[in-house]
Amino acid sequence: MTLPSESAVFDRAGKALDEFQIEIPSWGFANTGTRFGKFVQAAAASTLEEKFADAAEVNRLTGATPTIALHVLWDLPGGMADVGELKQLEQRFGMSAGSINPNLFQDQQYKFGSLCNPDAGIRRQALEHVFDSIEIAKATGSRDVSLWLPDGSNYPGSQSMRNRIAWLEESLRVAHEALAPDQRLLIEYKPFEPAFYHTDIGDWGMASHLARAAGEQARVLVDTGHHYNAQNIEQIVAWLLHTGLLGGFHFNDRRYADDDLTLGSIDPYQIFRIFHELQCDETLRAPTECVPNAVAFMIDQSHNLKGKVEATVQTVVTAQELWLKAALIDREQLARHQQACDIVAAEELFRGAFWTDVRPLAAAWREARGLHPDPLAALRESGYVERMARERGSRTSAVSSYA
Ligand code: RM4
Ligand code: MN
Ligand code: MN
Repeated sequence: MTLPSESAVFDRAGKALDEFQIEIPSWGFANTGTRFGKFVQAAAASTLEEKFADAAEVNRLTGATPTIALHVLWDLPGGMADVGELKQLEQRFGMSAGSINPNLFQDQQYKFGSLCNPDAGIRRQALEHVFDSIEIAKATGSRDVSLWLPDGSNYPGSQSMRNRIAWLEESLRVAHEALAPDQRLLIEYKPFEPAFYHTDIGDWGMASHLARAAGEQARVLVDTGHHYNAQNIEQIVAWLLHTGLLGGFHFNDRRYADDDLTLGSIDPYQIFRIFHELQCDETLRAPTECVPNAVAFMIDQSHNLKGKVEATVQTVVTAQELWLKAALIDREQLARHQQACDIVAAEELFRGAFWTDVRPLAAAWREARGLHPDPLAALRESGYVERMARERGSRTSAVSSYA
């Protein structure tokens, strides 16, 4: 690959990192595990205050994570009554509430589904929870209400897929009506789990249809872990950009299923390819900008074995590096190669950006902003995790079901 002159690269890199922000999930700081068990960490956060403290530490180290995604039931169990405390935490830690995630998968009544439950009363309760979540999002000034459903069935013939489509369309349309003009409803899809025969929003086609049916402010949310092996996610991203339906991402990595491993740990090239599609789009705004077509970048991971804050910092740094690599692609030159069908030249240019070691550029960008050049090393030097382990260690006996 022909590298542009040093300073041109530096400029482009700096701009790319300036515009790159990614939202971190509150649940990434809590004790989590698998269905086989949980390994409790002394430093894990168990209150909203502790999650804010951890999130603020990640932002202090990376300068790229000013917002924290919240799960209503885990973080705001009192609903609107908890928003006052939340606002104080925002002030105290210099962090803002990000996307609001309704929780339609834990209560006992959702055994046979939430918005697709055959029982109209349960569908109504689920919808009420979505309304409550929208109200919370209005109170916190959150643009995005991010909806993931556990709905589906385990056995062929046991449910009417057609009925459930109709119920879902109706619920989402009604939920959409409750949005403020600057809010969005993000619809996440997932091919299986917890349901293993059919999932009511199984892929991006179903999510796209539902977003269109719901209304103008509905978009699709792509969780990178929610795809079958070998699925071409960047092509899905290209289609969603083309149709104006891409709302945001839940980034994570996977080897087999919805593994929720740290971004780029298994297949960094895939994230690079997704970032390339995003950077090709001229209408793409900075991820946090409040415009309808802004694409929200969020992390959705649970760190079962790694230290929570450390894993989150590692994730953000990896995301920055991959974003930077994608920014190094000379897209004008690439377009010429594509037009000429010069396969190898196009591929080498593309791969060349991926193989460029951008870590020195990222370090220089950080230093220019008064940040430590190596956030992971800075975390270790700070002793933050050890301090939290000492302070929180005695309180980690209560482990909630998922996060
Ligand atoms: C789901 C999905 C949702 C997340 C829950 C906990 O698989 O990824 O986004 O909130 O897990
Ligand atoms: Mn997700
Ligand atoms: Mn998931």
